[in-house]
Amino acid sequence: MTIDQASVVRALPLVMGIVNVTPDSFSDGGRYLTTEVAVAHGLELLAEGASILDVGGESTRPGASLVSVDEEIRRVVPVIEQLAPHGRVSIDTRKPEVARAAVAAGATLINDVSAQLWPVAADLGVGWVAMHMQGEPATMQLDPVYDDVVDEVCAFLAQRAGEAEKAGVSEIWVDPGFGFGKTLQHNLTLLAQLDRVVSLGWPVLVGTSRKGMLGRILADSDGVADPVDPDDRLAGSIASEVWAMHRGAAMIRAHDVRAAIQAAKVVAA
Ligand code: HH2
Repeated sequence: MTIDQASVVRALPLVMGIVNVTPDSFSDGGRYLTTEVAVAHGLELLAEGASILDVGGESTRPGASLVSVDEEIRRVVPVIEQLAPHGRVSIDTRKPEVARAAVAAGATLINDVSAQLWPVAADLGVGWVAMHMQGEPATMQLDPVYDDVVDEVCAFLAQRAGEAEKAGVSEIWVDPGFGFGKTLQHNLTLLAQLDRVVSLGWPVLVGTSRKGMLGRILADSDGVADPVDPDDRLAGSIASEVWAMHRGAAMIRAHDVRAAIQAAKVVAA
């Protein structure tokens, strides 16, 4: 199914700025670990034009260490308390206790890579992002297998979003989950056919920012073994984000907010 191109160029895609309060995130781990530095970073992203800040206290990259509920709350709650008066905040978590503490601190969207927390969103009256992931972060990249990745991701997202709708969640986003239990080919197929995810009817969030798939494409094209460094993936991030916006993504989750917003403005124009 194709999308209505006119509606794509009329709407300016939103940009969600990433605030990782973690020691081990794949691209910026340890850079914003104290409350003070994380808040300053979030304010900077708001000044750059982010529509929402996605605060996370646990990395989901393969091999990241597990974080206890208490530690995750300790990392994110003070940051959310200080950012929420300045702009909209989402909480990037898989844990219901952390989601509840974050909403009490001022978050109004639960960004849920496990796609299991819709009852919490319904209970608290906040928005919810359902992201697709095959397996668990620790092992998801070992051998991801699909018969048809687009069919399976679409069926999963439609089922979860439908459950959330029935439970009374009034703001629902769906996200194909780039890099979450997917090979490079799976990611590229999903990106190429993103209009099929868009045609499910829920607004689509896309997160390709600085991801390994970009590092892999660039390394392969140069014939080098190691993926290009995360700090050298800005152009690749923007290219994939522009593609996603043109295919109908309504929001882009980005580390490099200013560049993503400039790209969104040009796409919208
Ligand atoms: N990707 C990451 C984390 N959360 N949430 C959604 N909805 N979609 C994504 O693609 C997504 C996400 C991974 O990126 P990052 O937060 O930069 O890394 P880490 O998990 O290592 O903290």
